[in-house]
Amino acid sequence: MTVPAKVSRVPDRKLTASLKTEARRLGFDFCRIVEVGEAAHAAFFCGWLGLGRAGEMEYLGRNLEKRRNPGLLAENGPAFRSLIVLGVDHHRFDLAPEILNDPARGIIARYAWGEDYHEIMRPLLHELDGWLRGRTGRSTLGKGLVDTGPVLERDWAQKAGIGFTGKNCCTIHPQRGSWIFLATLLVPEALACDPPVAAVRAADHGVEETLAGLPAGGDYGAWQLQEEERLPQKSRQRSKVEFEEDSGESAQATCGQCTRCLDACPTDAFVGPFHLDPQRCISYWTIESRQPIPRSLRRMFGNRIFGCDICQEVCPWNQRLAERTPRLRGLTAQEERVAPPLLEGFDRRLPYWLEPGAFAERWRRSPLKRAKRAGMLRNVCVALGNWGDEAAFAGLEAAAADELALARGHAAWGLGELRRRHNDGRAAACLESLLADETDAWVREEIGVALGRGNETFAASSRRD
Ligand code: B12
Ligand code: SF4
Ligand code: SF4
Repeated sequence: MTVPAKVSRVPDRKLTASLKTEARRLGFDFCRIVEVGEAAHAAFFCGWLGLGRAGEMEYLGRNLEKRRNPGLLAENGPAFRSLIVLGVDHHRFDLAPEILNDPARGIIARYAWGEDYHEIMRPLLHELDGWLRGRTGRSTLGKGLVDTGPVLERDWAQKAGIGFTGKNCCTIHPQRGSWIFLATLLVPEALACDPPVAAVRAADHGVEETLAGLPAGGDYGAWQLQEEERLPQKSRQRSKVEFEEDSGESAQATCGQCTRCLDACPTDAFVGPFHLDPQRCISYWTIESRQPIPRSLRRMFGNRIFGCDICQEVCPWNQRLAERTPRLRGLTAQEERVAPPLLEGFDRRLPYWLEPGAFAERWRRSPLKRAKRAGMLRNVCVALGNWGDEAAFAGLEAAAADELALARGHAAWGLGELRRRHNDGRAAACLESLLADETDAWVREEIGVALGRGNETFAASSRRD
């Protein structure tokens, strides 16, 4: 006999409180609830897509109506009434400058220092839904999504009060910073919603203005702190960001006049506050793209080989926070996944940049698997070229012999950087011998450019630059 679902329309406060306790027990650090409806910046998102910003991330353009309104994700079951927004703190510690700025190392973004958060959070969402079903007798499933589903997670996180949207686009919690993963769980139960957060000044600016890139000095976006979450006086004093008091009842956390993230981005990826162009972003190229990295950007990547944290590292809301380790053990930083020496993966003992089996072994359960060996070897060749030391030759020479054209082309670029910086005869000879055997038009073009002959000598490819 199937148990009938007790889906009431009246928000159940007791159930909501127990749900939050359960979410906390499972390992979520934030759990807040909003009513399902139209996402606040759906129109901005559509305009952004219309400008072609998604690039190779075609999945962002799919299920547009559902992304605008996640209520449409309920297919056969009862309508979804509540959207549970969950957040998990990840690592928070800064790398010593001698590691961060060591060009012989490849820097990996913080979110990837542990195991893949999708794999860790997804089962927890199912567990939370299972717990709720156990309490209400519901027989249909809720919908738990991390990252890949058609949900504008940052929009909902702001509405639910998990944080405010910074000019760097990130969800920032005034006390916990922006080192947070987000996830959502859609359920038919009417849960007690957390008070919506007013993006006070955001409403003053139209979609068109944001898409056009608002002037950097403006005071855009604010976050209404809930009374119980007000920052203690001490933290307020420590924060360099403006902290306004609103008639003593509530306070607003906001970017104020700060523009540090916009100024610090090495590739100038921000069109304006809140508007990022992924096709200039290191994170996009090193994680999402399967294509060659534009030559015009490569030198700006420095030693970042997977993702990029610069626009968060410089944010005052992320500074002087206490160091923390994640509560979910899988997310704990693994030392060898933070800033590996660039040449390590070419070592015969475990040549993980060169051999698929070694790559799978070294990066088991790591988010790096998303870029695959091909993308990572591409990224590493760029970092080796930016290192520019003669010691980088060994790695670049090995990558130049790889079966993947993507690797050979970027290895050629790296060798070109050595040739240019040191007038390196070894690099030039290597490039000449590669050219003799190379048949791929794009790789030939890269070799030509690396040899300083310009791409006009070679069959020009339509690929990047
Ligand atoms: C596509 C994507 C990317 C793309 C594009 C990012 C971008 N800013 O557009 C790339 C590959 C570049 C990327 C990079 C990163 N990402 Co990402 N990404 C996503 C994904 C899958 C979709 C985001 C999206 O829809 N982008 C399109 C644009 C239009 O959306 P948006 O920047 O999120 O903008 C929203 C708000 O800014 C708001 N908004 C727009 N205008 C205005 C104006 C005002 C005044 C206000 C207040 C708000 C506002 O509306 C937009 C729509 O909701 C989400 C997961 C998800 N399903 O949401 C993760 C997600 C956003 N990424 C995440 C992370 C961790 C990162 C990186 C930090 C990873 C890294 N270290 O390399 C960087 C950060 C780069 C950055 N500064 O944004 C986290 C963010 C956590 C957080 N605290 O914010 C998410 C939520 C994944 C997760 N489940 O935790 N990402
Ligand atoms: S992640 Fe890096 S490249 Fe991308 S916008 Fe931020 S600072 Fe710029
Ligand atoms: S660096 Fe400044 S402008 Fe950028 S998100 Fe942080 S507070 Fe806002």
